[in-house]
Amino acid sequence: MSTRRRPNFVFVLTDDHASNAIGCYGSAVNATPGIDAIAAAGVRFDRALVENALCTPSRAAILTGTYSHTSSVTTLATHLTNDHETFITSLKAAGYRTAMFGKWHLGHGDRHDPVGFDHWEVLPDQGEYFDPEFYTADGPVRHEGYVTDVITERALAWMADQGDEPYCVLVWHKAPHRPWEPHPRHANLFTDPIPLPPTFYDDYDGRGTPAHHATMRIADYLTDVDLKEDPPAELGYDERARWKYQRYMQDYLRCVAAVDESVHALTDAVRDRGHADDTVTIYASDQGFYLGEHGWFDKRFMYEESLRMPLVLSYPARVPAGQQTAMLTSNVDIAQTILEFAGVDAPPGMQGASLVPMITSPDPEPVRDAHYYRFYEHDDHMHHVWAHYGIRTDRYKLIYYYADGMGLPNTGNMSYPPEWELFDLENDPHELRSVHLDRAYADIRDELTLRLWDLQHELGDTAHPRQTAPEGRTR
Ligand SMILES: [Ca+2]
Repeated sequence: MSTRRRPNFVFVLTDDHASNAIGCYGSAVNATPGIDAIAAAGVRFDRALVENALCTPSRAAILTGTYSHTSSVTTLATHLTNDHETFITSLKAAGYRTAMFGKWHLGHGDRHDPVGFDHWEVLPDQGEYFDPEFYTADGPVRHEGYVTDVITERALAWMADQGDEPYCVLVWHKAPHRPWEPHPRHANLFTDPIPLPPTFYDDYDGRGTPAHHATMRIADYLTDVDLKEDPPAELGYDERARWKYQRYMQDYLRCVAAVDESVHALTDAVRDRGHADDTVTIYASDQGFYLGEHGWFDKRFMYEESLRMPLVLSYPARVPAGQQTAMLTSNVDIAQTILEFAGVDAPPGMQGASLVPMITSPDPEPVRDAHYYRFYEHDDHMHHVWAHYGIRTDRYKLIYYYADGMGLPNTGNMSYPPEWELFDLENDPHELRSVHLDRAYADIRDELTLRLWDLQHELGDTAHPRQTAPEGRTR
């Protein structure tokens, strides 16, 4: 019998932080020593994929260990009801102290407020970057300061008050979400030209209608609020696009700099209390993000940049340091992983897999050979990404845009036939050429199509009932 104490959990989640802006994932644009230190002390997941690349659904998937069709949290307008079991309710029932600080974005009020927490302080919806208001069990409270700092300070104060009982604290930042408002202390960072990603000038040739139809292009769709100043009037189209990219990335990366400081402060506090070995420290983002790849900002698509979430974890007592794994993992796996580390049984309805064997065994096995994705918000008025679902294996990705028969408001209410895309990620890692109609891939395509339907059936998704994003609910 092990006499090891049950671990503490410090789980930092950010909003829209792309792997391409994290040092240990090979960032060409910034450094994140705080986050990198977690990976160095533990494991970096290189194919951690989300089942729905949008804030609210991904948060529900992380908490409940279920897919969007099971939690019924499919869009930004569908909130988590508090009758769901989560890894928090399981930890609390097992004697853990639990707390939540920061961005919840899963609804408010009697049916949606956080449950299973001894203490919670959450931002209303997206929250504000400066002097943010928080909802608490005792009503709203406003704190002066910068949101990333305030969330960190509130969490540190709660952690310092804990005794010998194990605890789990969620430090869920708003940053680096749009509109990317950094703290003034970081205003001098990233003033040198930031390199462009190789697909910045992508014209979407080789893909179906949806990539052409989306309105996420940096050159055309960043707003005055996003950019905070006007481009110089004399710039031509391409020069203006590069100017906007630079402006966007400066603020985005400055917001990330504050996040990395937060991670430093939290891991320092754990170490200073002598709890480093017995603490599971997790850093993740609710999904990936486009940092100019394909010319875009934002997320939503099943393409790699938004499908892939950064996920690093350390637990020195049990997880060997310095690991990287390219095995397929999902945001629905996080809940069961936490519960297994805590020695707590997962509720039977959870649909992921514990990743503990994968990262503690000398001879790890994959937990799945295919990942299921579904994005439900069809053609919202700000981003115009079509609803789609698909399957990703180690090498291939098959996507089905199920826009058949749907009215598309900005194209004269026309209906479109469904469209497919198939990518060979080994030969085409940037997903620039769909091979769905390529005869050489016919067998792969047919095999993956069947596997997609099977996976949908196994997971209990009843495929595509129409879902549209209500106006005004776009992020
Ligand atoms: Ca997000």
